[in-house]
Amino acid sequence: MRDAVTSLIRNYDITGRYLDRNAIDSLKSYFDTGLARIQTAAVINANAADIVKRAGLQLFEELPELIRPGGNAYTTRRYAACLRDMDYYLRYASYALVAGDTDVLDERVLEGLRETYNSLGVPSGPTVRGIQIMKEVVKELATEAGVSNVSFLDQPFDYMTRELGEKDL
Ligand SMILES: CCC1=C(C)/C(=C/C2=NC(=C\c3[nH]c(/C=C4\NC(=O)[C@H](C)[C@H]4CC)c(C)c3CCC(=O)O)/C(CCC(=O)O)=C2C)NC1=O
Repeated sequence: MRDAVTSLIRNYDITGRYLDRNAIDSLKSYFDTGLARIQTAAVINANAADIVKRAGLQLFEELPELIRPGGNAYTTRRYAACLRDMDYYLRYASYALVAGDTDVLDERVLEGLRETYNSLGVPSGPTVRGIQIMKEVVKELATEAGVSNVSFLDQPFDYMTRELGEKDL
């Protein structure tokens, strides 16, 4: 599992280079956002259940067919599985935010997910939408908590939706 620093060192070590201007710039931008990343992880930790609940309610309001007979989140068991999945995405997004790297998402979340979702008929479009709603909620809460520039927040959420969306689930 890699973070922004270990990924960078790994790349430079492969070619035996010292850390050049590009490396320093990228390290600087990671450390410049460090405190904001940690603050956001704290915000997510303090509000996780609420974030998942809000995002779930909004998702099912936008796409009510999901929870009607025939929908993939229909029945209490599948409804709960869907919210549990959202909770996974949120928790791992918080790890990736602190790491400043998406490697943890590849390793722990996305690996094999396509096959699983395929075999269970879990629709990717609505899952992507659920992740995007959580991103918006987290941005809102982080802003309220005093994080001034929340643009670094896009990376893990967008990465997961890209991976889920691009592949033909
Ligand atoms: C930490 C990494 C990790 C992930 C990501 C993960 C996902 C995951 N989601 C699953 C099921 C599921 N996932 C959903 C999700 C949804 N259905 C919808 O209509 C919505 C669009 C969406 C919620 C946003 C549902 C409903 C199931 C149960 C499907 C079934 O059993 O028929 C399953 C099958 C096994 C199970 O039910 O527990 C896995 C492995 N498991 C993991 O360990």
